[in-house]
Amino acid sequence: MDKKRGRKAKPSVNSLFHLLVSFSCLVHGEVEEVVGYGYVIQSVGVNQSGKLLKADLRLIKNSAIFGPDIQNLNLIASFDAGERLRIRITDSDDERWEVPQEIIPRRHGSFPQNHSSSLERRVLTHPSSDLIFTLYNTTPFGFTVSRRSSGDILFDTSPDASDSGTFLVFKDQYIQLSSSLPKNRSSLYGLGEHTKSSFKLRANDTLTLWNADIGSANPDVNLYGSHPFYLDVRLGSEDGRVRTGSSHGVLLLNSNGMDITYGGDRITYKIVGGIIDLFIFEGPSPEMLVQQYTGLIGRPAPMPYWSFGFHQCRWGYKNVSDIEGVVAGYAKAGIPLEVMWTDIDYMDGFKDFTLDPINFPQEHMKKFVDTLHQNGQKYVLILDPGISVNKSYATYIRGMQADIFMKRDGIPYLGQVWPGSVYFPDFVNPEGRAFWGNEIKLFQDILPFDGLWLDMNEISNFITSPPTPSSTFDSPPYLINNAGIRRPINNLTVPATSVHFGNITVYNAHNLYGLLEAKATNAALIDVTGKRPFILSRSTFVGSGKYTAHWTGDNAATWDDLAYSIPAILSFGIFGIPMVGADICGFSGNTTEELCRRWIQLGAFYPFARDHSAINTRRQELYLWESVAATAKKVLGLRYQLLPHMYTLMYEAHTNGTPIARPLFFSFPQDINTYEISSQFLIGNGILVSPVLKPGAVTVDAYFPAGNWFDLFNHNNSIIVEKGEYVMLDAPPDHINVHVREGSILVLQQGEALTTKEAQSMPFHLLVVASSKENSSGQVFLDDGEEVEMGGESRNWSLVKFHAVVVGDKLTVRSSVVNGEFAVSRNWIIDKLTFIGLEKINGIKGFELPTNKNGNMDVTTSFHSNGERFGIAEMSDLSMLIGEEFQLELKLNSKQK
Ligand code: MIG
Repeated sequence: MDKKRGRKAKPSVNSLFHLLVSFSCLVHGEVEEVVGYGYVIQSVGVNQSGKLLKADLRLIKNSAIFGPDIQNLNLIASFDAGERLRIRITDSDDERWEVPQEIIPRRHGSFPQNHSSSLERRVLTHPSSDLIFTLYNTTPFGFTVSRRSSGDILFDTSPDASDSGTFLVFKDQYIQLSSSLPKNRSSLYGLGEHTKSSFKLRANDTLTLWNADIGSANPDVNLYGSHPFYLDVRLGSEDGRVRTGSSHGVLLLNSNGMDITYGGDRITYKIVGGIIDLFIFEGPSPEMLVQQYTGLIGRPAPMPYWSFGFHQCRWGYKNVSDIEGVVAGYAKAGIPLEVMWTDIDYMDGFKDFTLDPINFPQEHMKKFVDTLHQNGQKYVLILDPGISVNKSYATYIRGMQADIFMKRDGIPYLGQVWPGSVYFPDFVNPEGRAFWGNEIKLFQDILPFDGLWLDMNEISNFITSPPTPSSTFDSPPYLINNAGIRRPINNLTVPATSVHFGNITVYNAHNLYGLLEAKATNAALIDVTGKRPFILSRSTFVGSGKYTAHWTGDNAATWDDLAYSIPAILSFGIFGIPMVGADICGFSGNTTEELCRRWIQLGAFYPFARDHSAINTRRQELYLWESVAATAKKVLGLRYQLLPHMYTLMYEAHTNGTPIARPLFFSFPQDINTYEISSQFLIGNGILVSPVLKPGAVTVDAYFPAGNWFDLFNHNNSIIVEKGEYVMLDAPPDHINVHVREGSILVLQQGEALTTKEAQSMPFHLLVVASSKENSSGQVFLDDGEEVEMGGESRNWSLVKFHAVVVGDKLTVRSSVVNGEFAVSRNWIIDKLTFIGLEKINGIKGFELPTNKNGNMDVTTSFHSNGERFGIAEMSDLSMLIGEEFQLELKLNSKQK
């Protein structure tokens, strides 16, 4: 228990006897005896295993607004897995909507024994968990989640004086739950999707979750996806028991619309339905936390290797010649282009699975895509969910025959989107998924596209249908702050009274549509192509990362939106959707040369890097300005060298959930300055990206956590900071600062390449950033880049780990290999080793190559010194098979002290 905070606000009525007296007062209408609202405990039990606790709760008194209260609730606290605690509160008498098990599988524990209600408090623990759940038999009842190790209280529903028991309100269409937070020790991140100027959530904010087609250029309002998950990083406590950087996560698994008010010292959920299904993840490191979170919601889908190349898109490409010209423009400028996209322009009358016969005719498009493929490039196209209501449209006819459209009042719900009148496929219906899969297959036979882009799946609707009179779904009693103006939830979407298969209402499942579409599309693509799918979805929910990548939607070509892309991308990383990017150079409005130049400098380091713009805006392909083209070649050149590393981070994301782009505090949780940073990020754990985000700027004030950092564009430039500090860096117009930290080993691809395929044909280059304080390490994951599984049973992959140690004047590098056969079969080699960060060294005395193979290696070495401090050594022409383990020694020449 946190002694300093105290629990004096909690009413002291503890005994069963007292509770009964209160109840009889209620029954006789003498409500003034009761301090407030909330619930009291009727009985509690713990099951035989001791890992599940159940309490029956009874309402104290009805409150006047948002409908009648639910009288009897049932609370179950359980340890689902050692590291996560689940607290589920729902109606004891009637079943309520909750996120389906097929979306997020979660266990229900067995029924508890030993009912009693005489105890003042009941505690639930788990031998392998640091979390403690404590139930307080007070009036009203309350609970806390705390840490066994430090006593830190993570979630605390003890009512404070101001709310007289309203920490828990439970009505049919209004649920309210609050927790106190230690104001000066807690930093929250997450609770999206919103555009925010700051990655760390600011106090006195209302965060609304209701998927909507609202452009991401609008800060602070609900956007396309819903992720009721936050990460809380704590500062150490005064008594020293809580360690600074200790982190936990909280998921409120609920798909209904909600407002979350964050007051700094308190967080309150106001939800219009469903149940309370709260999961607390213990961390304590941010990395472990995301691992635990994705352990519940599903690990991120692996993305194909090619999807880490550079993508070009635009809404408003006129015809095939236009896009052919763009592909040629990139080739001519020598800027890497991996994927060419088409927006709704390619369709015939905006109908999915059709081609505009005039501007994008089938034969010419087929030739276009075949040519892309011959050149090692890819093609992705857009699909909108709305199917045009048109009796001569085969897709529509098949959909009607299969009866798979969402309905309202017994007939398909008629919306309006790009094609005019549309019906929306129901992805809850197995027949709906089969229909969608079949359409994808038929279209793949016409045009061999490589990935699918799912837009408008919030669902976006150009009309608002009138509410069904007297329906509480269409007009719920509590209005969430939709669009920042408490706009009715039905506005510009499919109305809440519409239904899916099985009579699931849109009121409950609205936020799940994008996830369901992505899931169905993912399954269809695997089925049709047999390859690892690439899907980009605008709308997402908890668990979408299992199926899809995400882009941040309709930003604007402004400097603000350039900056806001960083908090957005970092948030999606912690939501378990690591493959994420923002429209490079800006979507709406006209970009400028300078903005586009700075944007590609940053965008080259987004996990997902795509240039995209809106119709009727200025064109913004990277080759259109000389200065943008030059910078693009430079920064994409570095990205393409880093591809093996980025792809390995994808593997780590897929296996552990750790994001590709990470906040600084992931690697430096004890450095509290990192908690505030919204303008820089890490790739993996050791590459720091510090972009220019302001017009006219030629310097950047960048924060460096303690350590030696080396410029990835020029290894001679180093930043040495003993304690974390801000450093003013040069950032001339053609430059972005990207630094790697001591202790890293990066596997790079040597040479310049215009496609990822070409890059993969080049030898590997090991960059070892030596450190006198720690050992260096790194790894690379290798496979064919498009096998459905990543690191799966097939064993058609290799994982190579590298370690380097400096002892005295000897530097030893060695590798250890899992499944080396695959890499050996490909004949992939390491040709070059670069050592940077060699402290107080002025030369190489000699070296010892691996003895077991390649006896005739003709190695070239070189050494140069960076002023006083660091030396750089290079070994080339190594020809070592990356799939075979090696050990190699470098004898160094120390400087005289
Ligand atoms: O109503 O397909 O966010 O990327 O270019 C606009 C046209 C529909 C919104 C997407 C945007 C795309 C655009 N779409």
